[in-house]
Amino acid sequence: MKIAIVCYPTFGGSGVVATELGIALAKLNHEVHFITYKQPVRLDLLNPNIHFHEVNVPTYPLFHYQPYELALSSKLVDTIKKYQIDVLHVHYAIPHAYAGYMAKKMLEEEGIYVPMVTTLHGTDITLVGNHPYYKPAVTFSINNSDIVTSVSQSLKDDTLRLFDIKKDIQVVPNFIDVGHQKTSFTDCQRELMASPEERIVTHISNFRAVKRISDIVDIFYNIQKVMPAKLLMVGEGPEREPAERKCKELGIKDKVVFFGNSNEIDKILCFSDLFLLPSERESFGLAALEAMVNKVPVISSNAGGIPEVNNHGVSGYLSDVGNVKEMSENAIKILEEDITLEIFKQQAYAEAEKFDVNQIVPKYIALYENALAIS
Ligand code: GMT
Repeated sequence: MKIAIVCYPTFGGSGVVATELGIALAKLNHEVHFITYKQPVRLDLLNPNIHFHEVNVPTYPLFHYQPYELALSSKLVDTIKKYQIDVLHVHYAIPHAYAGYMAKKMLEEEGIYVPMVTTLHGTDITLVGNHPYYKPAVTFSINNSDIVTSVSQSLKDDTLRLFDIKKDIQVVPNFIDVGHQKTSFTDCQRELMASPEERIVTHISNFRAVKRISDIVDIFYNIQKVMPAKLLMVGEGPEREPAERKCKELGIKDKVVFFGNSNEIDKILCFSDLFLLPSERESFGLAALEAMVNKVPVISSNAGGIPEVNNHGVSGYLSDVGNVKEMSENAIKILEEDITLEIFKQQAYAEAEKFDVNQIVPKYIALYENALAIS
């Protein structure tokens, strides 16, 4: 099949999932065309089945806002025609499903029919898409997609609750390449980050308010009171600076490393002992799954789709949003004894195996085939 993928090319989870899906499809000999404004951060163009088409938005002084949707839908029309694309898969409703629908309609005028699969990722529904300014357009785009998927049952429930949806929504969970993880880092070089007796606690995100970064600092503060420990904070975003200030005020500055954005997530997770994800909202929690496949147990909130990924008492523990006390106690319970930590590490990995790429990607392929059959 020839598949066009539209996504955000940045460090966000939706872009990562879209990129990994494209890579997996290309390995299965499908021809994959990424159409976005920048090369996705995790995309390696070495595979001959992978193509990247950049959307350029020329700046024009008359416009207060440059019309990205217009440029994207025109680029979609051109690319779909030029490469005879079979299926269009857009990740994130705003504005991708909207631009995709316009491209479909323009192509229909020329007698070309391309089915559109829309994958909802979370913030396009729960945080941004639900805003009255966007809601009619998001509802329209979802209802006019040929197939709609959501990354968790929780996100499906939220979408049906928040929008007037006439379409069936299929749950296709996010995935991880377990086989790649097995072969990636064998020598973790843990000594670069911490002394042997220190536990390494990690958080990775885009440091937005929804991630409750301040809770992470509080949980770590409680951990380091009872055992030697280091906190690795990976990512960039508006909450990074306040967190750095808080670490200084609490006197734990020397125990916390802020990395900024990193392309070496697997390396960092390889020497981590515990992952913290106390988010206010999370449709899935891809970062938690990435931790688990690297044998890192997870202390998280029970928000949204996280309970569908982090199995309470098995791959880690879940608590109500903001219950820093319980999260700290559970973190200490996992980290205190080597034997307990080892058990949780193995269990986290075993849970992650349920989300292996080989289990999930065939579900998308079946949906593409279905979309083509009904077209
Ligand atoms: O919240 C983020 O880190 C970014 C955001 C995005 O839109 O890329 O992530 C969303 O999609 C991910 C991939 O499906 C999910 O794993 C995240 O849980 C989801 N974030 C939220 O729902 C807040």
